[in-house]
Amino acid sequence: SSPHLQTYSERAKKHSNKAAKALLEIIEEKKSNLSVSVDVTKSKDFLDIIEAVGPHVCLIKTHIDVLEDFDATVIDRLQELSEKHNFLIFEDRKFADIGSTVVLQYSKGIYKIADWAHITNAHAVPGPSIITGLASVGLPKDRGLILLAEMSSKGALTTGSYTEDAVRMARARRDFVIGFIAQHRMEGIAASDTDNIAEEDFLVLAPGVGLDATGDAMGQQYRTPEQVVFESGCDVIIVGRGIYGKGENVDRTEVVKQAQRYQAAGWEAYKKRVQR
Ligand code: 5FU
Repeated sequence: SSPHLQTYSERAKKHSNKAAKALLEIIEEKKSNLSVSVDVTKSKDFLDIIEAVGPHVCLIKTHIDVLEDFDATVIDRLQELSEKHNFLIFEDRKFADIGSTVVLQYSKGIYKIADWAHITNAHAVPGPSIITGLASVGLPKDRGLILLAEMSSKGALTTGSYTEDAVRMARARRDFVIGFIAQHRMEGIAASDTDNIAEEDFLVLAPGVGLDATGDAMGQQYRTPEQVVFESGCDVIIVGRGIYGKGENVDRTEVVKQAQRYQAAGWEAYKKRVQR
């Protein structure tokens, strides 16, 4: 049967990419398909939120370049928390340049993303060479790449043939591309007769998830875990402000409560999906 009707642990057993396999195992073990997107600008708030939500997530999503007081100790602490609470790290870098440039952006500079992010992502717009470049750095470190196939924002251009071409690009590099940022499951899309789609298992990570709001003032659009996981067949829900609000003077108890709420909603929607 298609991956979205299989359990996470069935999929973990078969996956050949180490990062994808580890993520699927953690999801099953912690009964959490929740990824918290920690979009705050102070390292202390960043680490406090991660410490609070750590037990409830499979994946922490970062935008490391929004931290105003970044230094290398933040990464040390992030890695300690990843081991302590058993979650993977996803840097939402959205690479979008030619192969030789993304090699530098992924491995060098201040952030050295490839050294600590199990997963990162890229736009399909430059064509397959962006994957070639990122894979040359990431595969030797057992990393996984997510392609942006559909964005959550209003008016996004990631539709139709663009989305299909992103899926084709991923299919050609299944060793490194483990899935998509998207709003729907993508398997079998744009497949030709010669594609062995029975063997493909792309993880779909869905941002734009919220239980209390339908959007923000800047074009973000929210759907519920039920819509995203049960109706649309996505595998991981990504939640930011729904869990920590503005992210200032964070109330730890409230953050834990919201993380548990989204964890439960995501897991319910998954159970319903695999039981049908
Ligand atoms: F690729 C995408 C996308 O299509 N929509 C998104 O919202 C990424 N995101 C990210 O998810 C965005 O950059 C934020 O980091 C996060 C959503 O945060 P929110 O607070 O839940 O709206």
